[in-house]
Amino acid sequence: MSTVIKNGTVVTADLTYKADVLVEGGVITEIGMNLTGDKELDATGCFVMPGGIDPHTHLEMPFMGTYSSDDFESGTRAALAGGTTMVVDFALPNPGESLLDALKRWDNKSTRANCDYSFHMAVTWWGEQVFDDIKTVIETRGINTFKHFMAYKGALMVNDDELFASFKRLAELGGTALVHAENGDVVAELSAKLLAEGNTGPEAHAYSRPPQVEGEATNRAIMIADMAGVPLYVVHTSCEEAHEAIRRAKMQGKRVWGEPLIQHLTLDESEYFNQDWDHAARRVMSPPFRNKQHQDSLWNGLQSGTLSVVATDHCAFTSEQKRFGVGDFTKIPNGTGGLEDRMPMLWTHGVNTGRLTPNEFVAVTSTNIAKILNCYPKKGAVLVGADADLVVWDPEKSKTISAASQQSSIDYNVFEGKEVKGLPRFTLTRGQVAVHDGEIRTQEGHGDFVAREANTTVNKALSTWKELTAPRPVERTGIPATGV
Ligand code: DUC
Ligand code: ZN
Ligand code: ZN
Ligand code: ZN
Repeated sequence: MSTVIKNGTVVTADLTYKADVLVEGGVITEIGMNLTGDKELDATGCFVMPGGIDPHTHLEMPFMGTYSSDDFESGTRAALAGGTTMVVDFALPNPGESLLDALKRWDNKSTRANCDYSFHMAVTWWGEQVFDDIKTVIETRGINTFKHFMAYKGALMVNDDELFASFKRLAELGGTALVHAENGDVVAELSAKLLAEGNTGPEAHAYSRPPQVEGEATNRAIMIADMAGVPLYVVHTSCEEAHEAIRRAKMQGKRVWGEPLIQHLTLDESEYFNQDWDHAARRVMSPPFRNKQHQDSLWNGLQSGTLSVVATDHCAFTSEQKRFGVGDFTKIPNGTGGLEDRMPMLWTHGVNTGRLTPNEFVAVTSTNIAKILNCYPKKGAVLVGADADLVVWDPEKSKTISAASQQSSIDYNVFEGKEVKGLPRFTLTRGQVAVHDGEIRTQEGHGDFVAREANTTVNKALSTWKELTAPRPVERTGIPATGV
């Protein structure tokens, strides 16, 4: 059975043109004019784009004494509703646990996915077992991205010696290092001080993680990655200090990418102040929301290309779960949702405002990350042979975001009441229509794991500066005798 998407305008990261798109067996088989198929989808007035890829989700994740509320079923249903056709989730080993055992848990959870998915492997501790497992994970499990937490001291955090060891191992094997870049030692101390002074409310979460904490860790990770020779992807870049470090690294020819979240691009720190407890706590995430200057910096980065990908860090907790932190902000589970709203919010605040072209929208929601993950052009492309993960995007369709009509399992939405213009008419996952005009037709278990091979990119600025760090022959005379 073939499906033809008729009368739309194809928009990719670099081209815009009128064409029909024919899909058969889950892949794109032809792109051209006047195509026919067994079934027709009308794309008149719409853009036909690669489905979104959200490379940063935490579905059913054990965290801060509970589990994030959206699982692979509700999370991928929300994704498809908003035009996202692939998610990448983080598999987290417990301390001392082998990476492969952790992956088994993620394999079990992900059987319910409605759309394709992949995993990043987290390195939450260091030892010989992890050293060995990294090789097995890259070579046999199709995972080439490894996340390191520089925060969450006493839980997920790894120290600099562990970072360096892991980065070197990844460089050797064709892995890419990911970092959650916040200085965990400083956060721990600031948090304790705030609590001791009686600052127990959710706004103290923001005080405990100022932009310097993120800027310092981002810069440190960049320098360590440079010494290890590993490409580096910085997740949830939220402030100018972190963006500045990434910008500088890029100008030096380093393979470093930054990932702002749709939440940081569109919501600011006023969400924490003079708000009722629930409102503020529902928006507690790390890093916290920043002021408007930081937002400007992130938008500028997307426009200029110094920031590469827009993600969500979708990690949804119910109001009841957030209330674990009444009386102690450090116990509020960190995380916000966004999977369903990322594409419409970015279109509304990026494309409709003139900050991004439709092609740039495709680049930052899909194509760039497909290349970084090493699954392009299977994903992130409208090309013959690519997976038919497509969104037929109606730029005139609008709605008001509301928890009452969302797919996520939680009882609120951080974008509640926001108007969006630009929504999917159809979302296709490997050729199957999962969403038609807001009507959800997802199929639990349809999603396949996307394996990604080791990459050949290294992080080497091929400049004379780099040479200076290599040992050079020294011929020295006049060495003083050691005195006794
Ligand atoms: N930040 C969050 O807010 N939630 C999940 C993990 C993280 O780093
Ligand atoms: Zn993080
Ligand atoms: Zn995260
Ligand atoms: Zn219709």
